[in-house]
Amino acid sequence: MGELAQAMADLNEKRVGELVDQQMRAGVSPLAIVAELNEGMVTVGEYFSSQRYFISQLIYSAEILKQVMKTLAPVLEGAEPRGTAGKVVIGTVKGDIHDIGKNIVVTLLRGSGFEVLDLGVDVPPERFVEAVRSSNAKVVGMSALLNFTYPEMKSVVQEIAKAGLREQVKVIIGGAPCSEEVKTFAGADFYARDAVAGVNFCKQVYAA
Ligand code: B12
Repeated sequence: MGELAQAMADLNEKRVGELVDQQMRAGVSPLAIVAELNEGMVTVGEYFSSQRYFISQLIYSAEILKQVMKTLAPVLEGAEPRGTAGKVVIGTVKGDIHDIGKNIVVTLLRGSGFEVLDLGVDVPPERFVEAVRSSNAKVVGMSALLNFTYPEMKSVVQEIAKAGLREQVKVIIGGAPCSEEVKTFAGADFYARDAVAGVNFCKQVYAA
Protein backbone atom coordinates (compact mmCIF):
# COMPACT_ATOMS: atom_id res chain seq x y z
CA MET A 1 0.00 0.00 0.00
CA GLY A 2 1.27 3.49 -0.86
CA GLU A 3 2.07 6.00 1.87
CA LEU A 4 -1.07 8.02 1.24
CA ALA A 5 -3.37 4.96 1.30
CA GLN A 6 -1.66 3.87 4.52
CA ALA A 7 -2.12 7.30 6.14
CA MET A 8 -5.81 7.21 5.12
CA ALA A 9 -6.22 3.69 6.53
CA ASP A 10 -4.53 4.84 9.75
CA LEU A 11 -6.85 7.88 9.91
CA ASN A 12 -3.80 10.11 10.13
CA GLU A 13 -5.55 13.30 9.03
CA LYS A 14 -2.48 15.52 9.23
CA ARG A 15 -0.34 13.15 7.16
CA VAL A 16 -3.10 12.67 4.58
CA GLY A 17 -3.28 16.45 4.12
CA GLU A 18 0.49 16.78 3.81
CA LEU A 19 0.79 13.94 1.30
CA VAL A 20 -2.09 15.23 -0.84
CA ASP A 21 -0.49 18.70 -0.97
CA GLN A 22 2.87 17.15 -1.76
CA GLN A 23 1.46 14.96 -4.56
CA MET A 24 -0.49 17.85 -6.07
CA ARG A 25 2.58 20.05 -6.08
CA ALA A 26 4.51 17.21 -7.73
CA GLY A 27 1.90 17.13 -10.50
CA VAL A 28 0.30 13.77 -9.62
CA SER A 29 -3.12 13.56 -11.28
CA PRO A 30 -6.00 14.23 -8.86
CA LEU A 31 -7.62 11.00 -10.09
CA ALA A 32 -4.57 9.00 -9.05
CA ILE A 33 -4.77 10.69 -5.65
CA VAL A 34 -8.47 9.78 -5.34
CA ALA A 35 -7.69 6.17 -6.32
CA GLU A 36 -5.07 5.90 -3.59
CA LEU A 37 -7.36 7.44 -0.99
CA ASN A 38 -10.03 4.99 -2.10
CA GLU A 39 -7.64 2.11 -1.46
CA GLY A 40 -7.13 3.44 2.07
CA MET A 41 -10.91 3.64 2.55
CA VAL A 42 -11.32 0.00 1.52
CA THR A 43 -8.87 -0.88 4.29
CA VAL A 44 -10.85 1.29 6.72
CA GLY A 45 -13.90 -0.77 5.73
CA GLU A 46 -12.02 -4.01 6.34
CA TYR A 47 -10.89 -2.79 9.77
CA PHE A 48 -14.52 -1.97 10.50
CA SER A 49 -15.66 -5.45 9.41
CA SER A 50 -13.07 -7.06 11.66
CA GLN A 51 -14.03 -4.73 14.55
CA ARG A 52 -10.63 -3.13 14.74
CA TYR A 53 -12.42 0.12 13.93
CA PHE A 54 -15.83 1.22 15.16
CA ILE A 55 -18.50 3.44 13.64
CA SER A 56 -16.83 6.57 15.03
CA GLN A 57 -13.70 5.77 13.01
CA LEU A 58 -15.82 5.13 9.92
CA ILE A 59 -17.34 8.58 10.35
CA TYR A 60 -13.92 10.12 10.91
CA SER A 61 -12.57 8.50 7.71
CA ALA A 62 -15.42 10.11 5.78
CA GLU A 63 -14.64 13.50 7.33
CA ILE A 64 -10.99 13.25 6.32
CA LEU A 65 -11.90 12.34 2.75
CA LYS A 66 -14.49 15.12 2.51
CA GLN A 67 -11.88 17.67 3.58
CA VAL A 68 -9.44 16.39 0.97
CA MET A 69 -12.14 16.55 -1.70
CA LYS A 70 -12.52 20.28 -1.01
CA THR A 71 -8.95 20.69 -2.29
CA LEU A 72 -9.29 18.24 -5.17
CA ALA A 73 -12.77 19.18 -6.46
CA PRO A 74 -11.80 22.48 -8.11
CA VAL A 75 -9.02 20.71 -10.00
CA LEU A 76 -11.27 17.80 -10.98
CA GLU A 77 -14.03 20.13 -12.13
CA GLY A 78 -11.78 21.67 -14.76
CA ALA A 79 -12.99 24.35 -17.10
CA GLU A 80 -15.34 22.65 -19.56
CA PRO A 81 -18.48 24.70 -20.26
CA ARG A 82 -21.39 23.37 -18.19
CA GLY A 83 -24.31 21.44 -19.56
CA THR A 84 -23.07 21.05 -23.11
CA ALA A 85 -22.19 17.35 -23.04
CA GLY A 86 -25.64 16.08 -22.01
CA LYS A 87 -27.73 15.43 -18.90
CA VAL A 88 -27.26 12.81 -16.22
CA VAL A 89 -29.48 11.98 -13.25
CA ILE A 90 -27.68 10.49 -10.26
CA GLY A 91 -28.41 9.50 -6.68
CA THR A 92 -27.60 7.08 -3.89
CA VAL A 93 -30.33 4.46 -3.58
CA LYS A 94 -32.93 4.24 -0.83
CA GLY A 95 -31.58 3.00 2.49
CA ASP A 96 -28.05 4.15 1.74
CA ILE A 97 -26.47 7.44 2.81
CA HIS A 98 -22.93 6.95 1.45
CA ASP A 99 -22.22 9.84 -0.89
CA ILE A 100 -18.49 10.48 -1.17
CA GLY A 101 -18.07 8.32 -4.28
CA LYS A 102 -21.23 9.69 -5.86
CA ASN A 103 -20.05 13.24 -5.25
CA ILE A 104 -16.77 12.46 -7.00
CA VAL A 105 -18.73 11.19 -10.00
CA VAL A 106 -20.84 14.37 -9.99
CA THR A 107 -17.72 16.53 -9.86
CA LEU A 108 -16.10 14.67 -12.75
CA LEU A 109 -19.27 14.73 -14.85
CA ARG A 110 -19.64 18.48 -14.35
CA GLY A 111 -15.96 18.87 -15.18
CA SER A 112 -16.64 17.04 -18.44
CA GLY A 113 -19.42 19.44 -19.34
CA PHE A 114 -22.48 17.41 -18.24
CA GLU A 115 -25.50 18.92 -16.57
CA VAL A 116 -26.06 16.76 -13.49
CA LEU A 117 -29.26 16.38 -11.55
CA ASP A 118 -27.95 15.16 -8.20
CA LEU A 119 -30.82 13.69 -6.19
CA GLY A 120 -28.70 13.20 -3.08
CA VAL A 121 -28.85 10.14 -0.84
CA ASP A 122 -31.54 7.69 0.29
CA VAL A 123 -33.42 8.29 -2.96
CA PRO A 124 -36.63 6.25 -3.46
CA PRO A 125 -37.37 4.78 -6.94
CA GLU A 126 -40.15 7.26 -7.71
CA ARG A 127 -37.75 10.21 -7.42
CA PHE A 128 -35.38 8.61 -9.93
CA VAL A 129 -38.33 8.05 -12.28
CA GLU A 130 -39.61 11.59 -11.89
CA ALA A 131 -36.16 13.07 -12.51
CA VAL A 132 -35.66 11.00 -15.67
CA ARG A 133 -39.08 12.02 -16.93
CA SER A 134 -38.70 15.73 -16.25
CA SER A 135 -35.09 16.09 -17.39
CA ASN A 136 -35.14 13.83 -20.46
CA ALA A 137 -31.68 12.65 -19.41
CA LYS A 138 -30.25 9.76 -21.39
CA VAL A 139 -28.34 8.36 -18.42
CA VAL A 140 -29.32 7.62 -14.85
CA GLY A 141 -26.65 6.62 -12.33
CA MET A 142 -27.20 4.85 -9.05
CA SER A 143 -24.66 4.64 -6.26
CA ALA A 144 -24.92 1.79 -3.74
CA LEU A 145 -22.40 0.92 -1.03
CA LEU A 146 -24.49 -1.55 0.96
CA ASN A 147 -25.14 -4.99 -0.45
CA PHE A 148 -28.65 -5.17 1.05
CA THR A 149 -29.68 -2.30 -1.24
CA TYR A 150 -29.24 -4.34 -4.45
CA PRO A 151 -33.01 -4.94 -4.64
CA GLU A 152 -33.46 -1.16 -4.52
CA MET A 153 -31.49 -0.80 -7.74
CA LYS A 154 -33.65 -3.46 -9.34
CA SER A 155 -36.79 -1.60 -8.22
CA VAL A 156 -35.54 1.63 -9.78
CA VAL A 157 -34.98 -0.12 -13.13
CA GLN A 158 -38.41 -1.77 -12.90
CA GLU A 159 -40.13 1.51 -12.06
CA ILE A 160 -38.39 3.28 -14.94
CA ALA A 161 -39.66 0.51 -17.24
CA LYS A 162 -43.20 0.74 -15.82
CA ALA A 163 -43.19 4.47 -16.51
CA GLY A 164 -42.37 3.70 -20.15
CA LEU A 165 -38.97 5.40 -19.95
CA ARG A 166 -36.62 2.41 -20.16
CA GLU A 167 -35.93 2.87 -23.89
CA GLN A 168 -34.78 6.49 -23.50
CA VAL A 169 -32.36 5.98 -20.64
CA LYS A 170 -29.23 3.95 -19.94
CA VAL A 171 -28.77 2.84 -16.35
CA ILE A 172 -25.35 2.74 -14.72
CA ILE A 173 -24.49 1.50 -11.27
CA GLY A 174 -21.43 2.06 -9.10
CA GLY A 175 -20.14 1.85 -5.55
CA ALA A 176 -17.72 -0.43 -3.78
CA PRO A 177 -19.78 -3.67 -3.59
CA CYS A 178 -21.27 -3.41 -7.10
CA SER A 179 -20.12 -5.77 -9.85
CA GLU A 180 -21.12 -7.21 -13.21
CA GLU A 181 -23.32 -9.71 -11.35
CA VAL A 182 -25.13 -6.92 -9.49
CA LYS A 183 -25.61 -5.12 -12.80
CA THR A 184 -27.25 -8.21 -14.27
CA PHE A 185 -29.37 -8.74 -11.15
CA ALA A 186 -30.59 -5.13 -11.22
CA GLY A 187 -31.18 -5.09 -14.99
CA ALA A 188 -28.83 -2.13 -15.44
CA ASP A 189 -26.83 -1.42 -18.60
CA PHE A 190 -23.39 -0.71 -17.21
CA TYR A 191 -21.33 -1.29 -14.09
CA ALA A 192 -18.71 1.42 -13.49
CA ARG A 193 -15.79 0.18 -11.44
CA ASP A 194 -14.75 3.77 -10.83
CA ALA A 195 -15.89 7.30 -11.49
CA VAL A 196 -13.85 7.66 -14.67
CA ALA A 197 -15.42 4.53 -16.21
CA GLY A 198 -18.84 6.02 -15.42
CA VAL A 199 -18.03 9.35 -17.05
CA ASN A 200 -16.64 7.58 -20.13
CA PHE A 201 -19.85 5.57 -20.43
CA CYS A 202 -21.93 8.77 -20.29
CA LYS A 203 -19.76 10.27 -23.03
CA GLN A 204 -20.32 7.16 -25.18
CA VAL A 205 -24.09 7.33 -24.71
CA TYR A 206 -24.23 10.96 -25.79
CA ALA A 207 -21.81 10.37 -28.68
CA ALA A 208 -24.00 7.59 -30.11
C1 B12 B 1 -17.02 6.20 4.78
C2 B12 B 1 -17.94 5.04 5.01
C3 B12 B 1 -19.11 5.29 5.71
C4 B12 B 1 -19.59 6.70 6.09
C5 B12 B 1 -20.23 7.34 4.84
C6 B12 B 1 -20.15 8.86 4.84
C7 B12 B 1 -20.60 9.45 3.53
N1 B12 B 1 -21.05 10.67 3.60
O1 B12 B 1 -20.55 8.84 2.46
C8 B12 B 1 -20.61 6.39 7.24
C9 B12 B 1 -19.87 6.44 8.56
C10 B12 B 1 -21.83 7.29 7.31
C11 B12 B 1 -20.97 4.94 6.92
C12 B12 B 1 -22.11 4.33 7.42
C13 B12 B 1 -22.39 2.96 7.26
N2 B12 B 1 -21.63 2.05 6.66
CO1 B12 B 1 -20.09 2.52 5.58
N3 B12 B 1 -18.43 2.71 4.78
C14 B12 B 1 -17.62 3.72 4.52
C15 B12 B 1 -16.32 3.26 3.81
C16 B12 B 1 -15.21 3.11 4.84
C17 B12 B 1 -15.82 4.14 2.67
C18 B12 B 1 -16.83 4.52 1.60
C19 B12 B 1 -16.24 5.59 0.73
O2 B12 B 1 -16.59 6.76 0.82
N4 B12 B 1 -15.26 5.22 -0.12
C20 B12 B 1 -14.54 6.15 -0.97
C21 B12 B 1 -15.30 6.39 -2.27
C22 B12 B 1 -14.49 7.36 -3.14
O3 B12 B 1 -15.41 5.15 -2.94
P1 B12 B 1 -16.78 4.59 -3.57
O4 B12 B 1 -17.95 5.07 -2.81
O5 B12 B 1 -16.63 3.16 -3.83
O6 B12 B 1 -16.86 5.39 -4.97
C23 B12 B 1 -15.98 5.18 -6.06
C24 B12 B 1 -16.52 4.16 -7.07
O7 B12 B 1 -17.16 3.07 -6.46
C25 B12 B 1 -17.40 4.98 -7.97
N5 B12 B 1 -18.82 5.13 -7.71
C26 B12 B 1 -19.50 5.19 -6.54
N6 B12 B 1 -20.80 5.38 -6.75
C27 B12 B 1 -20.98 5.49 -8.08
C28 B12 B 1 -22.12 5.71 -8.84
C29 B12 B 1 -22.02 5.78 -10.21
C30 B12 B 1 -23.23 6.04 -11.03
C31 B12 B 1 -20.75 5.63 -10.83
C32 B12 B 1 -20.62 5.73 -12.30
C33 B12 B 1 -19.61 5.37 -10.07
C34 B12 B 1 -19.72 5.32 -8.70
O8 B12 B 1 -16.81 6.28 -7.96
C35 B12 B 1 -16.00 6.50 -6.81
C36 B12 B 1 -14.64 7.01 -7.27
O9 B12 B 1 -14.06 6.14 -8.20
C37 B12 B 1 -16.80 1.88 3.21
C38 B12 B 1 -15.67 0.88 2.88
C39 B12 B 1 -15.57 0.58 1.38
N7 B12 B 1 -15.03 -0.57 1.05
O10 B12 B 1 -16.01 1.31 0.55
C40 B12 B 1 -17.80 1.43 4.30
C41 B12 B 1 -18.95 0.42 3.98
C42 B12 B 1 -19.50 0.75 2.57
N8 B12 B 1 -19.93 0.71 5.01
C43 B12 B 1 -20.46 -0.37 5.44
C44 B12 B 1 -21.46 -0.42 6.46
C45 B12 B 1 -21.87 -1.80 6.96
C46 B12 B 1 -22.04 0.77 6.97
C47 B12 B 1 -23.16 0.88 8.02
C48 B12 B 1 -24.31 -0.15 7.85
C49 B12 B 1 -22.48 0.75 9.41
C50 B12 B 1 -23.42 0.71 10.58
N9 B12 B 1 -23.38 -0.39 11.29
O11 B12 B 1 -24.15 1.63 10.83
C51 B12 B 1 -23.63 2.35 7.83
C52 B12 B 1 -24.80 2.43 6.84
C53 B12 B 1 -25.40 3.80 6.74
C54 B12 B 1 -26.37 3.88 5.57
N10 B12 B 1 -27.64 3.59 5.81
O12 B12 B 1 -25.98 4.16 4.46
C55 B12 B 1 -19.95 -1.63 4.73
C56 B12 B 1 -20.94 -2.18 3.71
C57 B12 B 1 -20.93 -3.69 3.64
C58 B12 B 1 -21.79 -4.14 2.52
N11 B12 B 1 -21.17 -4.57 1.45
O13 B12 B 1 -22.98 -4.09 2.59
C59 B12 B 1 -18.58 -1.11 4.13
C60 B12 B 1 -18.15 -1.82 2.84
C61 B12 B 1 -17.52 -1.33 5.25
C62 B12 B 1 -17.27 -2.79 5.57
N12 B12 B 1 -16.32 -3.45 4.94
O14 B12 B 1 -17.95 -3.33 6.41
N13 B12 B 1 -20.06 4.36 6.16
